[in-house]
Amino acid sequence: MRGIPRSDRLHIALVGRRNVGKSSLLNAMTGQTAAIVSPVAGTTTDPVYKAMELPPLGPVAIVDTAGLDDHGELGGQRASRSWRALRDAHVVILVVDGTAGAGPWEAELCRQLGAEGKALLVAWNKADLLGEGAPLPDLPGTPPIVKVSATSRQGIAELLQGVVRTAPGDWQGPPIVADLLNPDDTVLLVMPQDMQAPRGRLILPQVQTIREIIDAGAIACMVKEELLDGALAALKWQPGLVITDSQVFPAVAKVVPAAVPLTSFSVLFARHRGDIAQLVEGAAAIDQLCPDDQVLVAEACTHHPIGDDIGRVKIPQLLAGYLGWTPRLAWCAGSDFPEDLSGLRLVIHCGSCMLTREQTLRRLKRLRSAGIPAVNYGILIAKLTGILDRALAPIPEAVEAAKGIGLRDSALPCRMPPP
Ligand SMILES: Nc1nc2c(ncn2[C@@H]2O[C@H](COP(=O)(O)OP(=O)(O)O)[C@@H](O)[C@H]2O)c(=O)[nH]1
Ligand code: SF4
Ligand SMILES: [Mg+2]
Repeated sequence: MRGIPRSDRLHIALVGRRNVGKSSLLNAMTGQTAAIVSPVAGTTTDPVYKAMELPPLGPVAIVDTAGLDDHGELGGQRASRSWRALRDAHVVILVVDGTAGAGPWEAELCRQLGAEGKALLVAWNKADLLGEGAPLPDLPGTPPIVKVSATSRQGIAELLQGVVRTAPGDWQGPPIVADLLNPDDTVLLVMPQDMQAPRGRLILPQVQTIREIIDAGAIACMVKEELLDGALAALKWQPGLVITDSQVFPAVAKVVPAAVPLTSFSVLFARHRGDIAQLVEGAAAIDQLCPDDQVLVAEACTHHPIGDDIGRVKIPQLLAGYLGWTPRLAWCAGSDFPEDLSGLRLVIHCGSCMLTREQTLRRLKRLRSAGIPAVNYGILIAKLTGILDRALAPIPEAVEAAKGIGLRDSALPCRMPPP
């Protein structure tokens, strides 16, 4: 249970004004004292994440936030982090102090979240201080309202049941690979263990993909790229699918017979964690790039770049080789994805394995509404190395998207002269 990454958990955010009992409810829901409770307003600063198992949903993360009504310089920063946690959540619990009641502020929040289609329920807290028949309000969108007391634990089980009923059924998105396999298929995974690979373990997308292959009843074989020839020769049958790390995509494509389907972890994650149609469309934007265009390379987690780092070294080299000139690149990492997107002509995003699908889709939606194309590492590398058709072929949604915009590998490089 503890090994399940946060990005694979349903996120439930406790939000509301200060002092309504959000931190107390986190503790009551998880049965632990994870969050500091205090009558002093503004005690909770950064969002606090607590993991638990919530049957039948499975692993969830409950997120305690600072008051959305916090103000002042620091308070404003606390509130903006709370807004971000709220936007990233799959289910929002609006906590209201039942003794103070709900006013226009709570009504407006319910209206806004309803308009965004967010799964919402209201925890009418401090019920231990209310009379038995105390009335509940009518709120816009009529979200379910559960009377609870974080102190006496009254209503906590009902609140958790409410979360189960309210949670969107599709929060996990499409599988990584399971639906692309037949039982008994052999899947060959090409996984370079170079200096960027973490010592003594596999990276998250690899682990998650292997798990799905095994669960699907298929056979997972793993090999480093230099032993790929030997692995293909040793297999009694041709693999049903080869999945490679994007960084060695072109070399792997040369070795794997044309009749064997081939894709990359990052292309599979474009569908699982993002909007594959949008990311495939983004690949077409490479051919429209001009030398003055600003391109952002966004990685969803922070790491110290070493050697031929994919975002800092390999992708810039590939872009320069394809375009014939070096584009203007900027980088961002972790949660520093810019609020202000103006001036960007293209965003190149990593595989997003550390983000929830909700978080990735929110970034992509913002880019789409700003008219900025987005592509991910795997799709970009396939495009720049002339193997995009092959990389997309195993994924029907990707093939559809590529057809829709007439995207081909062989699109000619931009003819703009270098600056
Ligand atoms: N009587 C009563 N007090 C509560 C309840 N929930 C929270 N409190 C109290 O309300 C104050 C604020 O609680 P806290 O959880 O820190 O609120 P937050 O600012 O929303 O996180 C604390 O003094 C808590 O003890 C409850 O259900 N009943
Ligand atoms: S940079 Fe992106 S793809 Fe790479 S490990 Fe971090 S979140 Fe995953
Ligand atoms: Mg708090």
